[in-house]
Amino acid sequence: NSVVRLEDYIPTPYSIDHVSLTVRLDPLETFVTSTLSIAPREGGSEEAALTLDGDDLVFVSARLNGDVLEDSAYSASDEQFILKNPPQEAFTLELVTKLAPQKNTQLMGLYRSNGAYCTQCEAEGFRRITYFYDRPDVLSVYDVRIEAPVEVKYLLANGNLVDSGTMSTPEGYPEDQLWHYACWQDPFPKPSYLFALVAGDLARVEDRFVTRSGRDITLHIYVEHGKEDRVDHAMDSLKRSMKWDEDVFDREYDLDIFMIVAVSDFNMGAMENKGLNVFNDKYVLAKPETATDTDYALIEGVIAHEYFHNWTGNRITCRDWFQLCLKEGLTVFRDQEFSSDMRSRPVKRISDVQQLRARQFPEDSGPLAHQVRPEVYSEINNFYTSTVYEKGAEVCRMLETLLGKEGFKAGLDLYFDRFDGQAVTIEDFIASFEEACSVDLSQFALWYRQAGTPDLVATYSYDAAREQLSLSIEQSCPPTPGQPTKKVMHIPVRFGLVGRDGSPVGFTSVIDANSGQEIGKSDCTVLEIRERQHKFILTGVSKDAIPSLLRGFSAPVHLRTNLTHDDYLCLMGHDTDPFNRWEAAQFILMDHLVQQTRALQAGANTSSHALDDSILEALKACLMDDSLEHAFRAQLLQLPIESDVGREIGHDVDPDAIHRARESLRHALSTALGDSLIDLYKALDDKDTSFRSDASSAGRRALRNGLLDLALARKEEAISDLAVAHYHNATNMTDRFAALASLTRNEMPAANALLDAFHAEFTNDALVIDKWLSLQASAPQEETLQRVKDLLSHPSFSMNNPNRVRSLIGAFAMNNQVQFNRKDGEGFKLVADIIIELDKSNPQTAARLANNFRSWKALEPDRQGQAKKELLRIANTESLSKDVADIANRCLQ
Ligand code: BAL
Ligand code: ZN
Repeated sequence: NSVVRLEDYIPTPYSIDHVSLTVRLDPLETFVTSTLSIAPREGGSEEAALTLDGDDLVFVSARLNGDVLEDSAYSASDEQFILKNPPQEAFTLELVTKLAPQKNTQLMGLYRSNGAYCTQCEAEGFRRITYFYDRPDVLSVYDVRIEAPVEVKYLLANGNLVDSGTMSTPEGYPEDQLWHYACWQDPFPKPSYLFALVAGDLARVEDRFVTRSGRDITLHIYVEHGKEDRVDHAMDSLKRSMKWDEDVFDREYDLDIFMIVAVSDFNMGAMENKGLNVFNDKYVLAKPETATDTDYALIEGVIAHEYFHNWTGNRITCRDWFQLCLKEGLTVFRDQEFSSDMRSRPVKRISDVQQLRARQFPEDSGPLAHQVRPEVYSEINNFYTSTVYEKGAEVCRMLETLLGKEGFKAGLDLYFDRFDGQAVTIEDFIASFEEACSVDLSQFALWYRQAGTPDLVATYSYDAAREQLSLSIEQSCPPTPGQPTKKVMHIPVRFGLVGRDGSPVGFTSVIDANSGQEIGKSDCTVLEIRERQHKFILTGVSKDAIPSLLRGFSAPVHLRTNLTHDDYLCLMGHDTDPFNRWEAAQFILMDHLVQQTRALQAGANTSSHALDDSILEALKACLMDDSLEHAFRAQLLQLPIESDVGREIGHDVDPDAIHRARESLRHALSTALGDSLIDLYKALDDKDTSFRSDASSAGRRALRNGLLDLALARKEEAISDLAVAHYHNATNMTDRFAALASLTRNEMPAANALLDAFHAEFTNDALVIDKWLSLQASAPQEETLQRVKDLLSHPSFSMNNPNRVRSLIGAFAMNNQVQFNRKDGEGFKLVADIIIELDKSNPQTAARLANNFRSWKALEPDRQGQAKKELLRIANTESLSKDVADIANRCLQ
């Protein structure tokens, strides 16, 4: 398999400064005429052939400076166009290709979704439309003319609309068929991956935004007919995003119009094409009866993310695909900050760290581990990963922690000023901060180059006589594929001291014991760990105190400490950092789950390891503490998820034992907290049936639903009845689905009838049916395997729609640790069968599913054997795509 290496980067010998595209739309015979203004680059290799990328293209014709090319002057295949002896001065090349969007099942390039035409070009989809230098460092100005029958009502492309009207019917079409056209100009040079075209009979919702310099921007959201009533939240999120980027980062929108189109067939979540974002409808459509609070929050975050790309990604883009984190990590950081400002910052941080641990940490600790800025790939689509996105965002957050808010803003301002309109690298990004803040970030830059989650071991001791607290932090980073040894990293550890009575404790100075230098005074909040073993002394500590470390999860590391159980209980009850209050509870619960799982694996019964009363008291105190936000209290109720427990154990993992341990802990907590759960649940019913989607209302619902779920762990009929009533009385999808999910996951007999009723009520609402599919696939019971197999032939399921596949099979593989990892191997076999089948039509989505095998090496030997068998079966499948082969082979290495 051919691979691409960062070290081999060279610019193209020619630039393409202008692209003029005419696209005549037809489901089976779309003609694309692309006229390219090309010039040799200064310093480019003289008289080099011009080799343009193609993928699955049907070549029609070529002209050079207006003249038809002789056959001997070029070669054209489905994968390449080569102009053998290009002129050594500026010239135009006209290329015509023919496409069949209706037959494009890969959903890359130009395809059809519910009758509308749409495109997806990132990373390498433009080459499925026309021959081009399909790489991010070739920036061109685009003019696009779209032609179609008038039934194809809206004709959209990037930029500003400059002309539209009716046209004569093209040859070959019925004379009475009326045609029209639209011409778009995008003045901002862009790489081909940001090209977009959408055309179809859609519904349009209109609004406007006035920028801070007084420019009036037209906002359009296009959806399928009948869904116009689900757009308000997306439109409101868009306007808030536009305002926030002006207020916080001084970034103003630059075109006259901003468009969002929601389509129902989409491989990704959404796409930031210049001025014309295309979205998976899941991240646009919401109304209270069909979308949950989680959906509302996700829509807000994804709308913001795509909008923010206009500066971080579009105005400044990546030199090559190795630099993907340059735009993605930074843009995730920006959308996380936006959501923190719109909602509760601590609650958002906890939820982001939960995601990071659930998705990125397993990737970083298994065979698919890779650097935030990878150095080699065989299929770039497989690097749209949690490491590039979420760990990439953590690296930006660490920069902000190290440089302070002002320093970070200064670095970013310099980056925007210096590189606007260019395609750049991580080195350019880092250099902006180094220059703006006069710091050396060479050691910090290892975060981009070294894979793996660093381990920190912190040991503290208090010397009452000297009034000193000493803290020693040792760092290491486990080996990852291709990186057996690691260099010492630069890690920011935010910290504070908490007295044993719960009060904050001060200090007078911080000494770096390795160098003997004083590095901070009483206002120091961040320790910069730069040595393998780095020791600090805090002086003037007047009483014994507990160090609260890694506040706000200031670095994406795995931390162990010599803090005692009682120390963690104290932090849980009193830390001024809300994240560390939650983290302390998680630490205690995780410790219990790990011990309990080990005992079960060794043959003990489920009640072998009782939960300490002090933990129960501490949890109850937090739960009942009205000074804490509802959403935060709901997060405290969530036990560590099963895959996190598996990762913590690390090897010889038995998912059945983990599940039993976790269920037993839920039961114990539910029993011990007793009536207080239901009392609080009832007290939180505000009887107000009008729906508000704000964070505070959502928090109240989250806590109420969490309490009901935990109460159901006791599996009592009376509580089941309460949950059934909760379902029937619900006036919004959040409450209704929460009741259904709790009854299903807790295996209550009432669940089945409600699942049927739910399906009957929402049969025609695909996004709601996705929830129904995914809930059933996530249920841990033995029968789930057969149920998932049955659902594959259910009329509500379709293998052609990525959302349906992710909801059923993705949820089974990702959220159902017990059934996916079945000891008999049947879970692996089911997922492998689907991967092999789906690979024939949509390799990208198939490869995403294959990622779920990433933790197989940590399983106990029997399950490892079963997983390996299926991975080998996938890898040995004939005509396997590059996408799936890459994942299967890396998993097996
Ligand atoms: N650029 C791909 C979709 C996204 O990250 O916004
Ligand atoms: Zn993005």
